[in-house]
Amino acid sequence: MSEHTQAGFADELNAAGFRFAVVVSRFNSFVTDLLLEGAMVALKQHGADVNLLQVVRVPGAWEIPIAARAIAAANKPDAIICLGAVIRGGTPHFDYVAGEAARGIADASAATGIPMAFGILTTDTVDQATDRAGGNDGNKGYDAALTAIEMATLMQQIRQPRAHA
Ligand code: INI
Repeated sequence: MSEHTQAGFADELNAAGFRFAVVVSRFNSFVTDLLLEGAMVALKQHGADVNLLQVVRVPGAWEIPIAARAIAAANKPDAIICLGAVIRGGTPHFDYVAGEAARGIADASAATGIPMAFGILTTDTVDQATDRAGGNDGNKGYDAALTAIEMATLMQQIRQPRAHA
């Protein structure tokens, strides 16, 4: 059970009227396709218009920040959902890719003012990744989409406080 469902919080989320983008990496696509499916389920369940959804694929998690930043600048969606799977392979490569993807997304979000949900799995094993992509431990793509809806709503309330008084 995720932090959203624990509080029954997700029931309150309404995605209608918001524009979302998803940046999803092809690396480990047997995992990231499942994350994308989870994100789509969450958006539809909460009333998002999937015709307004922009889905962009990038080679790997390393490339997610530059694409998210470009989408933010060009299209100004209400939130961006970043999906990837970095699986430790016993080399330092993992740490560089995972660390820079995280830092890059945080920087892009702060620089553009557009919420970017971090739906990148960073795991030691393939089993841990599949568990978190619709297996025993939920679906991180679903959770990231809920975060995007919540943050889109919050940012709207902060920017237009009188409309929500
Ligand atoms: N990219 C991932 O998304 N996940 C990984 O596990 C991964 N590993 O392990 O190497 C990975 N590497 C590719 C990287 O994201 C870039 O696409 C590549 O280095 C080219 O810039």
